Amino acid sequence: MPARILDKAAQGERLTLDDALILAQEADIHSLGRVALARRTARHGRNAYFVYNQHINYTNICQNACRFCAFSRQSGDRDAYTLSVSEAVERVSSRREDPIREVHIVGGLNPNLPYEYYPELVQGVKNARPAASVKAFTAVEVAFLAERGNISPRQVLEDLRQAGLDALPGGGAEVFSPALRQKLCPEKISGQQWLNIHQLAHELGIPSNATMLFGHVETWWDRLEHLLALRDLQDRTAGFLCFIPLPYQPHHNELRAKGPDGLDILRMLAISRIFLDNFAHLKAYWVMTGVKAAQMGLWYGADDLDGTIVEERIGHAAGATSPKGMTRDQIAQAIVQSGFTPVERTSHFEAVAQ
Ligand code: V47
Ligand code: SF4
Repeated sequence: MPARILDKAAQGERLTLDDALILAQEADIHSLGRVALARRTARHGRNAYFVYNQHINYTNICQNACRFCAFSRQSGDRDAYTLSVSEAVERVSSRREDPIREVHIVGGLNPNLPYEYYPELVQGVKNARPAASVKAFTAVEVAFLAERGNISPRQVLEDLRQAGLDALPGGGAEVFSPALRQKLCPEKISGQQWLNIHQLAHELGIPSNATMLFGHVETWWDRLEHLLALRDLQDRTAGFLCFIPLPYQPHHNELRAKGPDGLDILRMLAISRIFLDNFAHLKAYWVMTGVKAAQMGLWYGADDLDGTIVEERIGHAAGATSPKGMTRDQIAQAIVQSGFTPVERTSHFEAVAQ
């Protein structure tokens, strides 16, 4: 049975959820990898992409309490922090010599911040770094802003775009299953609301990424339903740039699940590449997979390793043992050592002329 489905996938035919479930549960890892590599090679040859980027987590104060999150703090906690707009802008301008192409901005849902903070932050970063794309605020933050500003999510996106927003990051998707969300992140917007905000962004011409948090208490069925919802939306809008399966990091959070092992990470990447046939890019996010598994991931369907990052906080708060950042040379070298050709890209996956 898996052999017939593998043939179908190898020929580029679309898989049903039931097909993918059989592959995920029954196909051996080598056969899965072979087909995922063929699909990846058909799109990208030997290219493996990365971006020269910087992360800014502007606040860790959050009114939600997602059970898997080790990053968020309550206002008044000893290690709670919020960057002023000028402090955040200083983080990007202090690295003026570095040819940064993307600034990735996400944070907690901080009720102490006024609505104006967000467009000012985008505008400040954009002015300091006109050559970089600003990829900022998950759909969860957009929904929070709409609620706080008493305006529609469409208006929030329009205000942010006016300030210089180029793309939305993929966070906050977690797993769409309502039953699982009730266990993992009951305060968070629903999966349907997350999808609606991404659809709205795409309709306004703002591209976005998509994620899924995996390797905790979910099943393959939950994973595939999540992927199916993403594939359906991508059929309608073609606005997603990239899919990023995020391996759950198990430390310092309430969920106390185990986290995926190396084989599960590779299997998840391969199934994503095969099933999400309308997503051009698949990211092995080295921060959460570890650099070695990310290198292997290039052979299992991934074509992107994200970026230099500089200072990652969310995965490291939950025990990620990867470095906090990598230099451009280190990433390029990791790609070459894996047998692929490094291609520096923009947020929009255009190759950067060297
Ligand atoms: O939404 C929180 C996740 C996400 C844990 O769009 C955890 O290019 C693992 O979405 N273990 C934020 N993950 C990060 C994110 C992201 C990162 C890099 C690139 C892009 C992109 C997006 O981090 C959250 C949540 O799903 N997260 N806690 C944890 N313990
Ligand atoms: Fe807040 Fe995001 Fe952490 Fe959830 S995952 S508690 S929304 S910072």
